[in-house]
Amino acid sequence: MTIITVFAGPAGSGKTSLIASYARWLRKELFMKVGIVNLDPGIEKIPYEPVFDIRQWFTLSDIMLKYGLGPNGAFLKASELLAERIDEVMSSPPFSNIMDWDMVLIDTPGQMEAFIFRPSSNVFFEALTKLGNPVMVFIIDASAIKTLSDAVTLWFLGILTQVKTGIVVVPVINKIDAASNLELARMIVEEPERLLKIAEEQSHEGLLSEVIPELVSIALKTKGAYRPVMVSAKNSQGMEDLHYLVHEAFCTCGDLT
Ligand SMILES: Nc1nc2c(ncn2[C@@H]2O[C@H](COP(=O)(O)OP(=O)(O)O)[C@@H](O)[C@H]2O)c(=O)[nH]1
Ligand SMILES: [Mg+2]
Repeated sequence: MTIITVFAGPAGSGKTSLIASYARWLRKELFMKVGIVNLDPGIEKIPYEPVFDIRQWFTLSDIMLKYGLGPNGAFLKASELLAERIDEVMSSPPFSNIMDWDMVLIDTPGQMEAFIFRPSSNVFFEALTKLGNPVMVFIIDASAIKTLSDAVTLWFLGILTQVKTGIVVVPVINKIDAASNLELARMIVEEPERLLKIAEEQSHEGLLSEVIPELVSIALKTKGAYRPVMVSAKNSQGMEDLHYLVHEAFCTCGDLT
């Protein structure tokens, strides 16, 4: 059974870079047949060779010109166009010949709010779910974590992604080679309960002191059985852990037929 993995995360968190590193590792170490899908119309240069590339239909600059839109409007339009042409997407490889691949990795638009958090993504994920049980890797950028609220909000965004898409989401902490506060990032992985303790102890005034512990406790309740892993797409570090996590999430989804 093919493992379909969607990569999501805030702009610049490393979706594209991680797909390139992970695919390289899967091919080299496990001799897997890996098909990559690029759904980002705005990307200029991609560090992998996609089997399906949305840019064969339209690029961000095409859409800006054609509809007289700025970059943000064009990203939203691109998500709508993708939903409109979903049947064509699904009748193109690697979706049309899904059984020929061991893994299909899907790269999503740089700005997740313009795709994941739009209604158009429902159409895509519904179609994808018909092919198998996809797993979503949610990337947390370790270089963006400086304070407790940075850690909590990024972690929570992954939970919201699961709520929005209904797909099993596994968190992955990327850029550990460039972490601002590795200790806090590591806590999400190793001792999330400690984050709650710190949140309760920190004497913020007002809203923050009430909201942060609540967010952490919801995140703890809904995080599932998965321990996030820490990787560096840049140094190809942690690829085996990442694969173990994706594989475990896929098997737990129950789709082993
Ligand atoms: N230091 C470091 N930089 C990274 C890593 N992964 C990605 N980057 C850099 O982060 C930037 C955004 O990466 P990209 O893969 O395009 O992110 P995307 O927008 O989520 O697809 C690029 O400049 C990458 O070179 C990493 O593990 N370590
Ligand atoms: Mg990208």
